[in-house]
Amino acid sequence: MYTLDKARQIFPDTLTADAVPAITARFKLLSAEDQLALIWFAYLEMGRSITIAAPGAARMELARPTLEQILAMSFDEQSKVMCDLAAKIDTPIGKTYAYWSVNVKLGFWYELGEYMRQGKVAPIPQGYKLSANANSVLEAVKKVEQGQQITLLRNFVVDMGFDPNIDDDKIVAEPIVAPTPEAEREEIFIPGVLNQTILSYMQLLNANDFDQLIDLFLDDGALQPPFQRPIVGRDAILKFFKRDCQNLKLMPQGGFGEPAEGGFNQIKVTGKVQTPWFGREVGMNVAWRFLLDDNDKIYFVAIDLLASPAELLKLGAK
Ligand code: 45D
Repeated sequence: MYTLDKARQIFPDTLTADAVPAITARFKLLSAEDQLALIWFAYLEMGRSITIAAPGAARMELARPTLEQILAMSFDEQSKVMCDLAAKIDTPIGKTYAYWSVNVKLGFWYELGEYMRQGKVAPIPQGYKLSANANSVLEAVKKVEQGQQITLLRNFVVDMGFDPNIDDDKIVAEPIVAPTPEAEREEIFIPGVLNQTILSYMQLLNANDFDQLIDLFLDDGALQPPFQRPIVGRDAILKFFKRDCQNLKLMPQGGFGEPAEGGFNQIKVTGKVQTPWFGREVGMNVAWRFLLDDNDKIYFVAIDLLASPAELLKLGAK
């Protein structure tokens, strides 16, 4: 029978974007000043080819009091707040930040970036010289594809702030949007995949219909986001969907399935995913590795960020 650990090993020839955890590890060793400057330079560089969508009002409202507090500070104080966030120091703002959902954190930095551009928040000092290490990390960031770059930026931002033991029930997240009406949902067609659970998974996630989506999972089912530990159990997965997965666009391009032990089926799908932050400008290359039980309920699904577009084609027998 399958255990979670065994399920995680299905389709072992799937090559994930190892550059992301490798660069993240090197980034973490840099000083807080270098981290902020590096993000700024990377962000400017990316801004030349892609534009980030301004966050919705609901998301910004949650960060607004903190942003106002920062706007009222001197440049020196503002720089200190930003450095303390990067250094994960115990401060009131560091604690507030730690309790924001990923998208609220990103929205907060989006706004600070705009203020920095406008001269309302302390900029990275002109002519700031990155250390040799930071410079080599920045060069590494520039070399990877866009989907990996935005994943790196997201990782950097998620990791800031202070709280040694977060109470997951107290996370502040934006309100949940209504699911797309049935009549407006896009049909999903995946060459090589007829399994209805897989097709429904894609369609329901695209429609923000998380209450139906979660019914596709077994009670002890698990979902493993890119570079993360699996999220286990329907309650935890549903919470994750509602908090972090609104308005994604999944665009599966192909797949194949094969029988596994104990009446289970394993199905691999590859394709593109768009985040609402960048819309059509960035298509991330991903694989979904599903393990379904004999009633076609999801026991496990991993979402992997792929090493390269060539990985999209690795389907079926070798
Ligand atoms: O420090 O099937 C400044 C799941 C300077 C669900 C700055 C999924 C200083 C199931 C520039 C101001 C979710 C797993 C900072 C599928 C400074 C499922 C600002 C996958 C920080 C398919 C920086 C979904 C800023 C995926 C503003 C793969 C940075 C989703 C902004 C991936 C960065 C989404 C942003 C990604 C990054 C989104 C907005 C990678 C967004 C990334």
